Order: sequence, then C-alpha cells, then structure tokens
Amino acid sequence: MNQEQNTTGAFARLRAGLAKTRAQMSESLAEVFSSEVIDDDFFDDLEEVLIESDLGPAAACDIVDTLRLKVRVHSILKPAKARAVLNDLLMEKMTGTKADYDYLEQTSVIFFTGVNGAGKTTTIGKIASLAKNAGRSVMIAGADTFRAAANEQLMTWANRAGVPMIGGQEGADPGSVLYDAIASAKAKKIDLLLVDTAGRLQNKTNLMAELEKLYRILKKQFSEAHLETWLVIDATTGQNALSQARQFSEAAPLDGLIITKMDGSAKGGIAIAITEEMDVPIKYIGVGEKISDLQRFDPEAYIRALLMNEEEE
Ligand SMILES: Nc1nc2c(ncn2[C@@H]2O[C@H](COP(=O)(O)OP(=O)(O)OP(=O)(O)O)[C@@H](O)[C@H]2O)c(=O)[nH]1
Ligand SMILES: [Mg+2]
Repeated sequence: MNQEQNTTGAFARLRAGLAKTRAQMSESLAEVFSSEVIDDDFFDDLEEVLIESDLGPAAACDIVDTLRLKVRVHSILKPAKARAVLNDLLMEKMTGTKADYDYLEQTSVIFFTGVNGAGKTTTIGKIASLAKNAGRSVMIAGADTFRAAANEQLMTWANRAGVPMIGGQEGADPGSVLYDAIASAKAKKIDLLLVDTAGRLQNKTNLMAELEKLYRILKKQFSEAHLETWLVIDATTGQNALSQARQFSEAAPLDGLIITKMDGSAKGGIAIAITEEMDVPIKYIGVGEKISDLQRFDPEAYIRALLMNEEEE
C-alpha cells in the first residue's frame, strides 16, 4: 500500500515542498507563455527557463525541439495551447521510468550511496520508520566508519525509528561491519537491511573502489536478499547531480534515486534532467528534516505541483 502518499494532504505537502522551484519556474513560464505569438524568441526564452530550472541543456533542448515540431504539425498558434502540450511532454518524460517498491514485499537490502551531506543517513532513518510502520522488521547497518560522529547520528535515527542498528567504531573496516550486520540480519530473520555508507565524492577513485567492494560483499554474502542500490542526491546540487549519478552507477548499478531537500531547492527541475539522462527511477523525495518528511515520488503530482500556477488551482 502506498501509505505515505494516499492521503489527501500529500499533494499539498509536495506543493509546499516545491514552493521555491515552483515560484521561480511557473513565474518564468507564465512570462514566456504570455507572449502574443509563438516565434523563435518564444522557443529561445522557453529553453532558457527550462535550463535555469535545472532541467539541463539536453532535456531542455529535447523538450523544446519536440514542442516546436508539435506546434508546427498541429498548427498551434496560441501560446496557451502550446503550454498544454509542454505539460504533456514533461509528463511523458517523467512517467517513462516507473519506480517499484518491491523492497517492502520481500527480504531486501538497500545499499545507500551518495556524496557527503546528500542526506543518506537522514533518508535511512525515514525509510526505517516507513518500513517499520508498514509491518517490516528493519535493521540498519552503519558502514560509515569514516566520520567520527556518523555512528551516533545513525544511532539517533535508529532509535527514532525504533529499529536495531549494527555499527562500528570510527576507523573500523566498513566491510567487517557489513559482515556483522548481514549475519545478524540473517539470524534475526530481518525483512529489510538498510546500509549506510560514508559520503564520498564521485571522482575519488579509491573511495569509489571501496564502495564497489561493499556492494560485492552484499551481493555475495546476502545473495538470498533482494538487493537495491539507491543514490541519494541533494536537489540543490544542480547539474553536478548528473555526474554523481553516472559515476556512482559505475561502482554499483543504481536501482533507485532519492532526491532530498526538495523543500529547500529553487531548482527541483533536476528530477527531470536525471530521469532524462539515467534510466533509473526516482523512488522518494525528501521534503524536510523530520522523520515523516519523505514521499514516494509521483511524477504526475510532481509535474502538476511544479507547473501549476496560482490561477489554475
Ligand atoms: N531540508 C531538508 N534537509 C534534509 C533533507 N534530507 C537531509 N537533510 C539535511 O541534510 C543534512 C545532511 O544529511 P545527512 O543525512 O547527514 O547526509 P549524509 O549523506 O548522511 O552525509 P554524510 O554522512 O556526511 O555523507 C542534515 O542536516 C539533514 O537534516 C531534506 O529532505 N530536506
Ligand atoms: Mg551520513
């Protein structure tokens, strides 16, 4: 059951979370679409707004080219009509890659990856709580032994969610923490093991190799579990998110993306850029720092929340 989304307030929360993005994007779009005619300037301005909203040059260019074509083929003269076509195009882009939530149905491990401060540990706390409330037995593995306070921070989240955690001291081998956690999860017949890792920049080769090693351990030592690797991305990162997605996927193939800090971003359009570039679904978005501030990513609601301007509500 999609418990965290199927509430009447979910759309309102998403809208509130995307308020900054929406304010910027819908205002700029309204301006573009207030044009009297559809001409080259109109398309140039539109492309600019899309790029500024962090859709990225590739997705922006592709969308504008397709819109140009549709406008011509259907002899569309009114910008308002073109706007409806744009909404449909964005929607099509986002609904291409559908996320599944199979990890809530079977014995699973989720391997959390991402750069420093992206929101891995916080998201693990949120997922632990959500899965526990859905009736799953959950365990957290603290394979971030790099940062001094990482263990305590993760423990705080484990306590908040009310789930057990296996961690290690600062400087301990993250691989051995994983072995311990896997053995414990198996012995206790845990439904869901959430693995936290130390943040790392995607261009640090040795750290990326370590991540790859941890992934191999999970695959080999817990082969009976359904394994997913999720990349946690900060929505305020901008276009560097694409490089993160590409390089992390080389260390461990990605099964899902989490976009955090959607509440603080002025450029939530990165969700569209990433979906365009990578064939990886966005599973959840983070819309705040609290344990309940996580929502299943609903592409349709996202596009609506992003594009709808005040008059349309
Ligand atoms: N506003 C907002 N803040 C968030 C969200 N997710 C995480 N944060 C904040 O982002 C900061 C970093 O989050 P962490 O969970 O520690 O990030 P991390 O990826 O584990 O960081 P490292 O372990 O250092 O790599 C914290 O202050 C969180 O409260 C979100 O969805 N919205
Ligand atoms: Mg962390």
